[in-house]
Amino acid sequence: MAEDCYTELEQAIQVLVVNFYKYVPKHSLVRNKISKSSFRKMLQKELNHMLTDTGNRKAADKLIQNLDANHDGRISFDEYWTLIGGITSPIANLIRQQEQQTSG
Ligand SMILES: [Ca+2]
Repeated sequence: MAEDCYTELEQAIQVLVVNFYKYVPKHSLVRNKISKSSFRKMLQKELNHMLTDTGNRKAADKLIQNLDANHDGRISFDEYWTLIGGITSPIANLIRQQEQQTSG
């Protein structure tokens, strides 16, 4: 893929999508979904700076339980996206606050 021609935002979106599929089992009958244990691994490996407590199994399981909207015990792309939204919205608020402080 010619990634050089993509904008930073497009590259970021691609990273988010690729990261999801990195944890989807390649030879599983359950396509396009991440198991709880793999998702826990992803939280620990990929989000340990933005999410505290990812090493805490109980906390991670609770987060996964909350994300698993259809309660099938696996995380779909939509459910993963809920997590991304949950992480980014406090960041957006922080940026907005900083802008308000500098402008007024
Ligand atoms: Ca689910």
